[in-house]
Amino acid sequence: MSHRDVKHHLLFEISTEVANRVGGIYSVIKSKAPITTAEYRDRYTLIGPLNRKSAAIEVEELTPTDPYLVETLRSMSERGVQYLYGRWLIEGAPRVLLFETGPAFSHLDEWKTDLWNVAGIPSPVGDSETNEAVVFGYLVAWFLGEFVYHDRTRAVVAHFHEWLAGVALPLCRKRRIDVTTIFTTHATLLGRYLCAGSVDFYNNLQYFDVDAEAGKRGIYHRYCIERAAAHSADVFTTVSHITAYESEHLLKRKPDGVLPNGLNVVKFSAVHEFQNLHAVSKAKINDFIRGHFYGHYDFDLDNTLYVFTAGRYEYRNKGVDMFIESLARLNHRLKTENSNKTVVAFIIMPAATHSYTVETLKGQAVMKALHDTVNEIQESVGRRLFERSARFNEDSGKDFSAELNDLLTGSEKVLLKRRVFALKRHTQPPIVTHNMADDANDPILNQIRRVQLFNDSSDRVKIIFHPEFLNSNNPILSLDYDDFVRGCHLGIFPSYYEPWGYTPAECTVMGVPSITTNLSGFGCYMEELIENTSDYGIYIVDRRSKGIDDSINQLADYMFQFSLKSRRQRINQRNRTERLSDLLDWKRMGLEYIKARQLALRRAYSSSFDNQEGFEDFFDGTEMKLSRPLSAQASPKDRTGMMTPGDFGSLQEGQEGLNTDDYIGFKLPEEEDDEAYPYPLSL
Ligand code: G6P
Ligand code: 1S3
Repeated sequence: MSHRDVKHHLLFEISTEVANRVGGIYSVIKSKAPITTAEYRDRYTLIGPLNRKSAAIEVEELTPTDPYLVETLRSMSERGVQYLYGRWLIEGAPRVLLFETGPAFSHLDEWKTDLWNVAGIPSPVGDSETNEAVVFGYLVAWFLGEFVYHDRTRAVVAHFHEWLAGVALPLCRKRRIDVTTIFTTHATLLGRYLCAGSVDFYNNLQYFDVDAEAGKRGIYHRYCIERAAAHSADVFTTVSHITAYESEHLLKRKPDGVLPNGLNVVKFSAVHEFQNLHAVSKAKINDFIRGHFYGHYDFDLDNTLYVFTAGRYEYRNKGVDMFIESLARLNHRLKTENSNKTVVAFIIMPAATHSYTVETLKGQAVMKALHDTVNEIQESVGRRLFERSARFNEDSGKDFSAELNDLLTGSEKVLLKRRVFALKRHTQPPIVTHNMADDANDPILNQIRRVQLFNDSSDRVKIIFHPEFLNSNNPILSLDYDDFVRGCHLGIFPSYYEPWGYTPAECTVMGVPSITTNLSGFGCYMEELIENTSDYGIYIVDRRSKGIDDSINQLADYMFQFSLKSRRQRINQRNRTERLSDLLDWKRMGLEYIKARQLALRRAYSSSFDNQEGFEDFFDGTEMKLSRPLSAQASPKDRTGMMTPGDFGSLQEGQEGLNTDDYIGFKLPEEEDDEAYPYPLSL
């Protein structure tokens, strides 16, 4: 590598989710943008494929000013490449460069042949997602190659997220493009596929014949891209120790470190503001519940708990199977113990649907009509009451109480009766709010049918499946996701496959307790950091050493114990949960990204580190100290000297990857003896 200015290096972060919401990576790069732009300012650019629909809303076009960027883009556009350069309209307003892949498809065959020739990666016809990844990867490699040809002075870090953005990595390596690269995997392809089937994944990780397994699932070519990306990067990272362990076995490279996901933590000036927000949002959920259960609204909302699960519809991976089964057990227990509590469990997972059901819309309509009528009557009754009270004369000999008897007029009584009659219904309150495209084969509905949780009056646990992400513009349950979470009492995410898991982390920063598992990156992280996580509203189901039946019982028990809490106890617990939010702030988590970039720079431009005055060097012994979170009590494990989460198995110069011993919080007994390593690192 050449000698370049590492102090003023540039950062390109490459992902298919730049200004385009698909899943968790969008949350990562979007929430991280404020701290990254604060660090890099205009030296930071995100690169992604252009999705015109989302870019039209999220990106404001700008004219590039950096002379090397101008030169590179001019040269590319002369050869037919189309792009949008602009400002992503999010906090931090980072610069984005979005390539239009469509026009470049004319090169598809040529590039596929090249990919096979230079990296031995096959790309069969008919896989449009892979074709997109190939075209995008070649455009990115083209861009980076041209850019460093024009800019000969500054070092460049190119950070790629996930296999879909990974094709450029082997190309950078083969073409010896003068950049240093980082690859972060947020899940492995095989991990996701294997877990979705009925495989004892974690006990067999080291035994899978990866090529054969990928082949059986028709994803061998995708797997090749992912594995090539992991091996070609200067620095390879993932989002948690559990996924580091998985990557080591499935991708055959030990990650150099872990870059956990953070959040942009919003602190209110009034400490209890988030408690008030809970009450406001809960009132909106209450309104929805009255409508949804019309005609069967026979439970007390003051003694009702709202629990929910949410996320990508991956039935087994996200633990929905386990969630529903434990709800059935909870229902049984609440009934046998004559509990006065009702638990309403929401499942928010997008599936193919054809609009809301008539029943769902009708429920909200009849309740609204009743509400409007009561409001009108309330006004005229108020007027009458005022008049009668003002004009009442004690000397008249009349009884004042009698004056209050006929405050409702006959027509008002009739109107009210009509509204009440409209609330009659002879069917059970629905489970699902939408018409499902495939109702009969939907795994969630089938499991609900199997455990017979049909929202019967006698059931203490009711279920509502909302197969669409929430939005405040929806005609029913009109709340944005964050507001909905705030209004609930408990988030439940019993995932089997969860590299990190934003959902429970989001609950935590909003002060909402949650249940997760010790198979999720987030769960392991919290378990490692906090002595009694449940005291702080983080319940962790053991899905690692317990059998499935015991795990389900543990989950049901957590929910039951939660139902026994008084309001005062819930309020106290929410306060403690919210205090953990500093642990998840990007201000803390982002340090691992800084370390990864420094390691990448060191590996690629080691000679450039001489005489770099003023360069804040992590590997020079100048530890960047983080103040302890405000809630010192809330992170009770004594980890003196441990500064950031990655320090469990940290990114260190000269270290060729995490040691298996570094997978704190995730180690199987048979894993202790790591003789099988090193693996052949061939592509
Ligand atoms: C917040 C509000 C309180 C309200 C409470 C309800 O703490 O500030 O005014 O009473 O929420 O809590 P609950 O757990 O019963 O929904
Ligand atoms: C992945 O998204 P997912 O929900 O498919 O990436 C997320 C961001 O790193 C991570 O939080 C999640 O566990 C992964 O599964």
